[in-house]
Amino acid sequence: MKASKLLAQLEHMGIDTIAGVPDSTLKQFCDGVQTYQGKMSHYVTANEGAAVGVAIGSYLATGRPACVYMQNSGIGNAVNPLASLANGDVYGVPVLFIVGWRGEPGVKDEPQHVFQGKITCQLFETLAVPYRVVDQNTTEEEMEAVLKTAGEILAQGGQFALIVKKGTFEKEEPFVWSNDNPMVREETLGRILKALARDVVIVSTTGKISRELYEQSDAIYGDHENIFMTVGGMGHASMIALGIAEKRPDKKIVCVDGDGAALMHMGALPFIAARAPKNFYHIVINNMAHESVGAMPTGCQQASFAGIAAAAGYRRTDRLETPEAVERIGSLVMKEEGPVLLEIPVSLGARSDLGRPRESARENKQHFMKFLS
Ligand SMILES: Cc1ncc(C[n+]2csc(CCOP(=O)(O)OP(=O)(O)O)c2C)c(N)n1
Repeated sequence: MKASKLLAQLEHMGIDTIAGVPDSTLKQFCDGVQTYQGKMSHYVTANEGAAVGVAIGSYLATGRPACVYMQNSGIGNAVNPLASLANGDVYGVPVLFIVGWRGEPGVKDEPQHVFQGKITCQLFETLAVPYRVVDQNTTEEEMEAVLKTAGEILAQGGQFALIVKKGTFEKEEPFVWSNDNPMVREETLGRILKALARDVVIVSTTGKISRELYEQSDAIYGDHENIFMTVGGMGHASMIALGIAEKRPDKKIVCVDGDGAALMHMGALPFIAARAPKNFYHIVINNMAHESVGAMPTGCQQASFAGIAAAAGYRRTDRLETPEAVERIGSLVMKEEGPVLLEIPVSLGARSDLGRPRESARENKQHFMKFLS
């Protein structure tokens, strides 16, 4: 199935707005949305609940349903506006969901996707959202029939979900996008590790930032037990780091965040600033994109994280644009009191042979807790 074909069918159903957060299962679909020549307006939102918000607002203004796409791990973010606003017991706002199915039972996937994958269909049942699972064998005729059913439900103010298996969408014209930042993310993460003392506690964000830190730490120091990888729960690394920082004032805590993740739950910034932990250092690796899942731009490329953190009340903020500036992080973390936020612009891209954690998530948790104790 080609994304462009599906998008044309959606337009035919009267859907002219699509909003969501990118996903690796939906990579071809996301490329197709970006390069689509039709009339559809497209929003990459900060989180999946925000995408439901755009869909509701767009419907209120036009009377036409909108489409929301996401990875299944984003269902949690979407549940609140879906159950408390869009559902038929409240306003009855039509929304068509397109959901990438990571962790499909029987298909090997990372630990953070296993349980979420198992409950994906059940969640839509609980939410009273009828759904169909589609895959690469779904024919055009079958898809048309599914969309006809979906259209009837949307016309009644209901919601419908297409749950999309890996490999469903065919390759599209790839969406090519880049930024002008010269520093490479993995090299920069290695530089940060070298600059920090070995007893510093690191909490890293979802996606390749954690995988690269893990590999760099192994390469440089031969272990990675001081790193807690926020493998799921995108956007929550900084609050996890805050939780540790408050309980362990004797330790320096460094949160290595991504721009997409920091945007996803940005309320964390003023909250951290208000708590003002002296041992808290926040590093935002900013490539202006969701690089880990196909490099779709965040839609907030203008945002200055150093500026936002300063306005939120962080004690010190800075933007580090050179390797030399990154190398100075060590002395800064050792000498200055937090909360500090350092924004580091990096380019897009990653090694194609980047590994994944070799231990189970539970093992990594145990090693990290032993390190902390
Ligand atoms: C709630 C939720 N939505 C979407 C995803 C899929 N996802 C994993 S990593 C990632 C991109 C992270 O972007 P960023 O924080 O900017 O880091 P980058 O990959 O660019 O280094 C996304 C969207 C997810 N894991 N969880």
